[in-house]
Amino acid sequence: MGVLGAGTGHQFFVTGDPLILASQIAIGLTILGIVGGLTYFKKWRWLWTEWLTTVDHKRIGILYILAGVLMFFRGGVDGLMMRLQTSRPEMEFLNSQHYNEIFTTHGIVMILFAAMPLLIGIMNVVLPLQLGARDVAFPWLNALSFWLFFVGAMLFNISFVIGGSPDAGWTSYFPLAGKEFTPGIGNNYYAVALQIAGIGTLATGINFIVTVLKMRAPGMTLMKMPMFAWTSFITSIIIVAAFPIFTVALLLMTMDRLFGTHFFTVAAGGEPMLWLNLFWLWGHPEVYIVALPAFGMFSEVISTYSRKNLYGYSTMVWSIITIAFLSMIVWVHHFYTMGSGPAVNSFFSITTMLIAVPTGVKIFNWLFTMRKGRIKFTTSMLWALAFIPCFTIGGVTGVMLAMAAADYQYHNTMFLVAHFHYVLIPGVVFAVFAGLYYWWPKMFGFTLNERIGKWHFWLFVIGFNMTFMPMFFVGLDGMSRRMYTYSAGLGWENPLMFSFIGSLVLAAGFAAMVYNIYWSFRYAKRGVDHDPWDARTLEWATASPVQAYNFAKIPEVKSTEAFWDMKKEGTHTLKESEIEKIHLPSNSGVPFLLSVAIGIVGFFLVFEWFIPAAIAAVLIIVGLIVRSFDYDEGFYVSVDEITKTEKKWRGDL
Ligand code: HEM
Ligand SMILES: [Cu+2]
Repeated sequence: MGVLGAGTGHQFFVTGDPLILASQIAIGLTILGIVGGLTYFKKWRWLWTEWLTTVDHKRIGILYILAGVLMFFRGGVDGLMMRLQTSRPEMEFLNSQHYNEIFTTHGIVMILFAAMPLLIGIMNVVLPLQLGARDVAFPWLNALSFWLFFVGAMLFNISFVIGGSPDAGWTSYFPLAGKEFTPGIGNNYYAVALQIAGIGTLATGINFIVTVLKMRAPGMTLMKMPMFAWTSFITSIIIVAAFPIFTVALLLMTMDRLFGTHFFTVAAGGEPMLWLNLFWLWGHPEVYIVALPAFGMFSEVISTYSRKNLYGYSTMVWSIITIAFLSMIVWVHHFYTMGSGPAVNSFFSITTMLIAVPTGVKIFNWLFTMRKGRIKFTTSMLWALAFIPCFTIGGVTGVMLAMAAADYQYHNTMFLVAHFHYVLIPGVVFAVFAGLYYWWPKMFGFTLNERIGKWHFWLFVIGFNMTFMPMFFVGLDGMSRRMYTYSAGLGWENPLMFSFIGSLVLAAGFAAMVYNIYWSFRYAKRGVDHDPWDARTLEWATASPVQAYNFAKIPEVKSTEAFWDMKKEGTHTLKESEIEKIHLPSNSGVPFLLSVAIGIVGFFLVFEWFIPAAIAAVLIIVGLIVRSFDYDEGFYVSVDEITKTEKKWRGDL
């Protein structure tokens, strides 16, 4: 596949590579399968009314999770291909160009299109329930956020078959990412697709902040919110602080690439370091955007399965706030080698190391929560237990990297790659797994299989350590990051082969999870109890799966463990006379259609076809006009219907 400059007529369909051909066929068959299946089972209407137009936070959450699992698969295949390519010296599986594309898409897909939607998906399902609310503050906007994210992700994902993948790394540093050195359209995909998805995320951040501030049940002061609600809240604040920086950076990148400005290219007085600063001003907080909700999930899981309340609630809250603040002032640790001098480097070195303090506080709080608890070793709890040592390895190596002088040695080596996987995988992926096993009954009304879950757990955790532990050593031994091949005799063959085998074990763990989801959908016992884990927070006061209106009567809150108290006091009941009609928003197709229109404009912009882009932009304006004339005020669920629904899961009222 030649990388030809725009204007010299790059390929529209990427051809010539057997791997890409195979995935084109696979994509074609999958689409045929889906379309055929929907038609055969007459499910088009169901798809439209139940899912594509939904504004229900629980369904939007499930859509996010589904998209996240799919993207995790895509990013995982990229990861496996990289490991295969480096499993032997002088390997000829991927060429250098293809390797560049794969590490670029792997990084983006994993962080923005897998980790983010998985976490935001769980937040969507759980946050309003934990707050005792009927929905998020702006349900319609929530649907728009999802579809913008989804369209952005899809636009990014078609790059490898249509026009070519971005290949300048997920950080896309200038001058490399500029037109001069990366002339194809691959990097336009980066600029445009991330912009669309990013705006969706920003809207989610605003939505969740307002939800927390305005929608809490009576009696729930901020300091009585469950820990996951706290971490979701602080995460949303970081999103609102950091994402606009990325929006601006991507806009400037788009101008540089599409319209020939020179913000980041030296040619006309631009400044490549400006890109690095903007990128990491967003990029470092982004790491905490994905880590903090995970901390919240572990807090819920550990406290439920230790049968104790969370140790040190208020220090937990303050440590999250401190981490959020510090996360904004450490970004220069990503380019100590830029040459800004010892004073600047020392400042960022110290702020970076300081983050270890509140993080350590949290680790000890989790340990103290477990101390003397009657621990139940469910699959969720196992993820939480494995998280602690694995994440600590990530944290300790992070402090090593934080020392500016030492970083001159480690910078851009496999040591760094090992470090951040030891942070991201335990700190995000383990947490998502823990959260899915924990909250699955709330979403679907049945539990995942515990026995398959244990296979999932052990394969994944062992595979993870096998894959990434060797990278610390080859990294210290001088293997740099993003190397597509190496000569024999450097001593890297064995560790890298081991790492490849580990990645296969890891993949088997992922397969076990997919099998578990399939198995449970087919065979798991339906109608599980609304509180199968004997849990402590409000989401467990509702039916499993949760009714459309969440709570028949908004609960009254007295402590951080509102539902636990209700169970102790026996006040978790509902009198028929207390039921009133409930107002809900109507479904709307506009968020979906508007996002598709934005996706079409984005596609034309990627190809630099400005006239079609301008014409398609009319669709966006039409969408906005339709929205502004939408006077639908929603509908009411009648007392009768609520009574019937509540009787069904509570028994008699
Ligand atoms: C299936 C498991 C995974 C495997 C086998 C894997 C493997 C790799 C490899 C081999 C590299 C870079 C190699 C190089 O730079 O030459 C890499 C980079 C990266 N990975 Fe993963 N990874 C996995 C999961 C994840 C997850 C879950 C995340 C994030 C949540 C993640 C985030 C990243 C990022 C951000 C990069 C940097 C990409 C770049 O250099 O631009 N990875 N991964
Ligand atoms: Cu950082």
